Amino acid sequence: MAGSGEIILAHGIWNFMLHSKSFVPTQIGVYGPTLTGKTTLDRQLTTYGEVKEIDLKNRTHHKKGWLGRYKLPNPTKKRISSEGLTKTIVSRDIGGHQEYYSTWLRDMINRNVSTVVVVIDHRHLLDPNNLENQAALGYLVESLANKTRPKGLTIKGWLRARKYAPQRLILVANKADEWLTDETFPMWEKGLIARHPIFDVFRNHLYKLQAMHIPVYIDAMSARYAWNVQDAIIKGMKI
Ligand SMILES: Nc1nc2c(ncn2[C@@H]2O[C@H](COP(=O)(O)OP(=O)(O)OP(=O)(O)O)[C@@H](O)[C@H]2O)c(=O)[nH]1
Ligand SMILES: [Mg+2]
Repeated sequence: MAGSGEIILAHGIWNFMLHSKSFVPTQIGVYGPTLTGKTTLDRQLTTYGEVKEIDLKNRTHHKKGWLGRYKLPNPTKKRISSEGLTKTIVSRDIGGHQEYYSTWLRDMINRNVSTVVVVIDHRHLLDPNNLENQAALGYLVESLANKTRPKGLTIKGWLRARKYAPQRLILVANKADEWLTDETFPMWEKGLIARHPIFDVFRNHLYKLQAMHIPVYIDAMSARYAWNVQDAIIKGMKI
């Protein structure tokens, strides 16, 4: 007959098997042009709740190391959950100025990122001449299509670069508190947010990702006010 100790042990193993998947960290890369809310999102995922407004002067910048390459902050682990599913993700907060675009690639390939999250906002709706959002996604898509090898790869990353592709891409339009209106909110509720005009300028790049067999998940969020943040990422990770 099994003693109570064995039962407790078996229970522990069973529990571990049930939940172990949620502890295997998923490497996530968060990129997007400056001021879209990447640092806000990083803080939202580490602290939850409303994030204090970040001063516009307080952009994310990186210092150069002795080789002349930008030094990146260490990746950090975050636990996120939605609809009963919990996952551990690993990401780091990189700046969105154009000078950092190639460090996005370096980060993505070196960490073998499986989920790329591209954070954009509504600036192209406010000013049709502002192409920053399109340029940022375009850079990533073109680089993936051309198998670009950025500078500063580790040996493993360098070997990986030619065959690297993320398993999925999440395109998230942040600051929904500003652009999602009472008229368009039902689109989101019905799961049709991908048809919102805010995503129109990205369609060609999205088709290109399709052609590369990289699935894309599209959603809206408000990183500052904690609306649809963890849900969007977890739903995106399911595709
Ligand atoms: N209204 C609104 N503002 C937001 C939201 N998320 C971020 N912001 C604001 O947008 C501005 C830029 O946010 P950051 O998180 O610093 O942007 P970033 O993408 O890290 O910018 P870089 O570090 O330059 O790449 C800040 O003033 C934030 O408070 C949001 O969901 N809604
Ligand atoms: Mg930042």
